[in-house]
Amino acid sequence: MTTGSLLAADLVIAVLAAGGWLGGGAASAARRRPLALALAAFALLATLARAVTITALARTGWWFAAEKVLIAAPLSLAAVAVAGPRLLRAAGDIRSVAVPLLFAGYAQSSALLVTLLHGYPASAGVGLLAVAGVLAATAVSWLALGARPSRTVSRAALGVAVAALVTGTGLVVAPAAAPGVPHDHEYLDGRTVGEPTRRFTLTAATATVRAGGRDVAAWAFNAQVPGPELTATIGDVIEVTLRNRDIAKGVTLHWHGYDVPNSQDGVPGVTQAAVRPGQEFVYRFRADQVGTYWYHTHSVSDVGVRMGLYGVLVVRPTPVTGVDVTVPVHTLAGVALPEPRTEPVEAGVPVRLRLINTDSTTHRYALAGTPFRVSAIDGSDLHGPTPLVDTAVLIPAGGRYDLVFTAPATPVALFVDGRAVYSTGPVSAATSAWPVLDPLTYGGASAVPWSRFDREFTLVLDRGLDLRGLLPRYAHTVNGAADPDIPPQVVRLGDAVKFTIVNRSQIVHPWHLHGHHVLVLSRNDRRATGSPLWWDSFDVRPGDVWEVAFRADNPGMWANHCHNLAHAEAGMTLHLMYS
Ligand SMILES: [Cu+2]
Repeated sequence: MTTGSLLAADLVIAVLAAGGWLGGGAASAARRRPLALALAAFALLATLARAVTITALARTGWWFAAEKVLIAAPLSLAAVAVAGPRLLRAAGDIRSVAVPLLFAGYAQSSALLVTLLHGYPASAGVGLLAVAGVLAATAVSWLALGARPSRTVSRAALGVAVAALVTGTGLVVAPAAAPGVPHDHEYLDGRTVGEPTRRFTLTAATATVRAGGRDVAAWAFNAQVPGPELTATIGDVIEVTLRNRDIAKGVTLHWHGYDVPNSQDGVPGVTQAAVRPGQEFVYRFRADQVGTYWYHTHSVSDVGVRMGLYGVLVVRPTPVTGVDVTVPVHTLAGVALPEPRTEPVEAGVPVRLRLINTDSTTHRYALAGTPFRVSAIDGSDLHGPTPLVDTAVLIPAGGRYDLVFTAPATPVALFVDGRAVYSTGPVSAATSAWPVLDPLTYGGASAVPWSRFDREFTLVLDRGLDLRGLLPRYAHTVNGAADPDIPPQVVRLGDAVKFTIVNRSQIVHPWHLHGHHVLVLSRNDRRATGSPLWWDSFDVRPGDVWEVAFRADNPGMWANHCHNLAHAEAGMTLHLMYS
C-alpha cells in the first residue's frame, strides 16, 4: 500500500469513526437501541482500525502522522475510554449513553478537523483548540439532553473549554510574526550580457483565436496561442521586449527552466513590477543552456497562462539536422492544443520531438510505431538513455521531455492522453495499457557531485485553513503556512542545498524552483539509480517524499512553488533567498 493510499484510507476511516459515534449518540438520544448499539460497535471498530493506519503512517514518516499521533490518538483513546465501558453497562436506558457516544463523536470529528484544516506541524495551540471544541460540544449536548451530570459538571467543562479555547487561540495566532518576505525589493545581479543577437517583441493583448474549430476568447502574445516560438543558438544574447496592450491584471515573462539572472526572471513583486497596459519591459539574457524550455506570464499566472499567455523557447546547439518538432500541450477553453498535425518524414531521418506540458496537471505521452530514447528532460541531456518501445511517459506541469528516434519506413504517431497530436502517417495503436517510464531508473548512473550539504530544508505540502488574509481561505500550504506567510529559505552563495519535499495532501503538486535545476537524489527512500536528473519541474504525488539538491550559484530572490498554478496562487509559493 502506498503512503498516498494509506493517507486516503486513514481519512476515510476517520470520517466513518466520527460518523459512527455521532450517529450512535443521536440514535441513543432517540432511544433507538439496536441502531445505537450497531453504530457504536461499528465506530469502535473504525476507531481501533485507525490505530493501525496511524501507526503505519508514523512508520513512513513523522510528517504524515504528527497531528494524528499527538492529537487524534489521545482523543480517540479518550473516546473509547468514555464510551466503551458505558456501552457495556447500557442494559437499562440506552439514552444514558447518548452523551458519552456524542463525546466520542466530537473527539473524532475534532481530530479530523485538525488534520483537514491544520495538518503539519502539530502544535499545542491547535491541540488545545481541538480539546476546547470537544468539551464545549459535549457540555452543550449535556444541557440539551438534560442528562446527568448537568449543571456543575457541564459548567466546569464549559469553563475548561473556554480556557482551552482562549489559550489555544493565543498560541495559534501568536507566532504570526510576519517572516518578512522582502517582496518588491530591488535586486541587482550586476551581470552584463552584451549586445543582443536575437531580438523579439511580444505584445500581450486580449484576442479571439481559433481553437478546435471555434472562436475562443484568449489572452495572447502577438495575437496567437501559443505565442511565437522563440529560438536561439547557444551563445546568442536574447532580447525580448514585452509590451502589454490591454491585459488589465498585468503581464511578465518568466523563462520556465531557464536559469537567467534574477532580474530577468519575471516574477512580479519579487524581481520586477508587473507590466501594466501601455507599459513595456525589456528582458535580456545569454543563451548559455541548450534545450527545450517555455515562457509564460507570472502575473496572476493561473488565469494568465490558462488564457494563453505562454510560448516555446528552444535553444539549439548548432543548426538543426533532421526533423525538430516542438509539441507544446495546453488546454485552452476546454480545447486540447496543439491541433493534430501529420507530416511524412523520409526513412532514416533523425527526429526530435520536444514535448512541453504547459498545463497545470500531468499529461501522458505515448510514441507509437518506433523505438525511441528520452534524450533530455527539462532541458538537460540524459546520460546513456536506452531505447524504449511501447512505453509511455508522464510529464508534470511545466516539464519537458525530448524524445529522439530515427524515422522508420512505417508511420509513427505521438499520442497525448490517447489523442494523436503528431504523426508521420496513419497509425492506430492502443497505448493506454503501456507501462510508464520511471526516469529515476533510466539511463546510465554517474556520481552525485556532493557528499554533504550546507543547508537542508523540508517542505511539507498540504491544505489548511488560512486566516491571515482579509478573507479566510482553504489554502494550499507549505509547513502549515500559506504565501506570503511562509518563511523564506535563506542560503549563501556556493552552498550545497538539500530539499526534502513531502506531500501529505490528496493531490499531486508539481514542484518548480526558479533559477536553479535540482538534482534528484531519491523518491520515497529509493535512491535515483539512472542518469543524473537535473529537473526544474517534478510531480510530488500524494504520500511522496522527494530528496533533491542543488548548488546555490545564482544569487537573488527566487520563487519556489507548486506549478499547478491555481495551487501556487492559493498559497503554495515560497521564496529562496541568498543572504
Ligand atoms: Cu500543487
